[in-house]
Amino acid sequence: DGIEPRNSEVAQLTASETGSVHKQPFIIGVAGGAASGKATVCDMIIEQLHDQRVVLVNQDSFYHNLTEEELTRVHEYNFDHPDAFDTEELLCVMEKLKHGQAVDIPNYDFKSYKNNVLPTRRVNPSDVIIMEGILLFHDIRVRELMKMKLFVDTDADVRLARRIRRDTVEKGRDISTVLDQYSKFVKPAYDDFILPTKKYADIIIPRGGDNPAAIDLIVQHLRTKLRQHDLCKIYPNLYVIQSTFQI
Ligand code: UZR
Ligand code: MG
Repeated sequence: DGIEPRNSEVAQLTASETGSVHKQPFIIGVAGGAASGKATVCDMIIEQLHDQRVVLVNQDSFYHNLTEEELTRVHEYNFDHPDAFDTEELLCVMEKLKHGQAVDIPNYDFKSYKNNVLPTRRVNPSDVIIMEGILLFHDIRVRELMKMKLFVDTDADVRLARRIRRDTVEKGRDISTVLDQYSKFVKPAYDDFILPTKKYADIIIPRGGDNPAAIDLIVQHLRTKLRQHDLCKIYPNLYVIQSTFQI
């Protein structure tokens, strides 16, 4: 009595709760610095979960549209700040997906800095929803949606090197702009807003996509969780043990 097992939490699901637990998708969040390998981790998980219906929701799709004034001084705009995202809209979309409704997700265009570029992406309700983005663990309401939180932990020099390659090759930016933006916004925002959210992660993945062993373990764990999800339907009074661990 009153003694709680360390690092673990025992939850009993009542019959009424299990009904909704089963119908709702299993939501996973993947956060980490820019160019840390979040998208690669998501791709690897999705590939291994090929027998499940999985959809990916990017926080990038929920960038605010820039005003005309912000557009004229776009180099002074902080895309790495929590306020750059329309979190209310993200919550609204997730609420619909959770309750089995299909949604249209805005398409963000990195060139025009607008998120009303057509066509939007139609996302159907699924068994598993993976959310991905630099600041996904910042807002408590978004965190609370997730049954499992992963933080991709990649060294700053590797992130910067990847970022330079991606922004120059894929986005056609010049290297001095990329470096200016990195020291002015990307690095400070990582230290002030992204890194502090690492503590909310259930699992921290070193090196991101360059860590197949971690991905295998995560997928195994996910399969166990998804089976429990299904078992609840058959055994409504099943006890579910949740534990937090780090690889
Ligand atoms: P990931 N970003 C842009 O470069 N341009 C935009 O219009 C919107 C976002 C960058 C953003 C962040 N920051 O560092 C990165 N800046 O995209 C996140 N500056 O992308 O999570 O895929 O690494
Ligand atoms: Mg990305």
